[in-house]
Amino acid sequence: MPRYAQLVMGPAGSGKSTYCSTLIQHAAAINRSVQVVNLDPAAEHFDYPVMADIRKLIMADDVMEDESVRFGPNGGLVFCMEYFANNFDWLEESLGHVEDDYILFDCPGQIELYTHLPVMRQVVEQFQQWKFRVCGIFLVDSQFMVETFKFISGIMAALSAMVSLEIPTVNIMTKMDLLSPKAKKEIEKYLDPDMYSMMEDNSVTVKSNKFKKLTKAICCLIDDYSMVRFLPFDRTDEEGINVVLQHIDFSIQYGEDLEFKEQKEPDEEPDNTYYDDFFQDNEED
Ligand SMILES: Nc1nc2c(ncn2[C@@H]2O[C@H](COP(=O)(O)OP(=O)(O)OP(=O)(O)O)[C@@H](O)[C@H]2O)c(=O)[nH]1
Ligand SMILES: [Mg+2]
Repeated sequence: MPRYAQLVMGPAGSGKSTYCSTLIQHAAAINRSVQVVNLDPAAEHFDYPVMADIRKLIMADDVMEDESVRFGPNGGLVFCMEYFANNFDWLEESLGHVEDDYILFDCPGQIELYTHLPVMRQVVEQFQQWKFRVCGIFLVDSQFMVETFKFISGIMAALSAMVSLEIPTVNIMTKMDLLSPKAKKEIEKYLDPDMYSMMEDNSVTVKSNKFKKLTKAICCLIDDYSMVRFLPFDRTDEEGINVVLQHIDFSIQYGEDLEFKEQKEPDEEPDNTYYDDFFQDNEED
């Protein structure tokens, strides 16, 4: 029987730990067994119960205080993750050998871990050896996505994580509850983006012709290959959380080996009517 993992990634403060604790509460409410492992050696606060905590293996503060290495916060965190990658047996012991378990891994917020450093890929490969089906969850704060060029940077960050990890990835815009009704309406075009028209709308803001061409080429590529799409995540909306979970389950085929499952059959396409309603509600506001 396979095991299932969500690798919860994204920039600093994007809402990874909050996503994990929200999902844990949601899972408990629908009677589903989901656990969390903290993989952030610099974590100071989270409010979910942990199955394992990387800080038991190594802590970023200890590394920074160590006179022999003298790392700052960023180098210290990378050092911790590399140390972790050399000590996977610690995690293997902490996880045990439970078949069919479903674990969220709350990762650090340092973006270079997902763009060009090899360590997260090593983590993914190790998980796959332990028979986990791994889904990448890439979170971006919706507050930073309501302008075209911020949106393009968010997409590029998500895309580099997708390219470097080569796992099914679900991209999520967090903190939707913080958006004003006007911003919610505006964000509609970023959830299911038409990159061509977005580029047209904003071509005046790029002054250099060279960059205009480059940005246009990137937008076309993203649009032509339907590379990145975002799901909205509002931690106060149970129905929306359920839809996000369905998308993730679908991407890792969760439940196909279970004999009985009360929730919606995962081999059905995720239900997108929620998003149609979401857009409609905003139009009515
Ligand atoms: N209103 C609201 N606040 C949120 C939401 N998600 C996160 N926050 C707040 O945003 C801040 C950062 O959230 P975290 O969950 O710690 O973010 P993180 O990505 O784990 O941060 P790092 O681990 O430091 O990279 C906290 O103050 C959260 O309370 C959300 O969906 N809605
Ligand atoms: Mg966190």
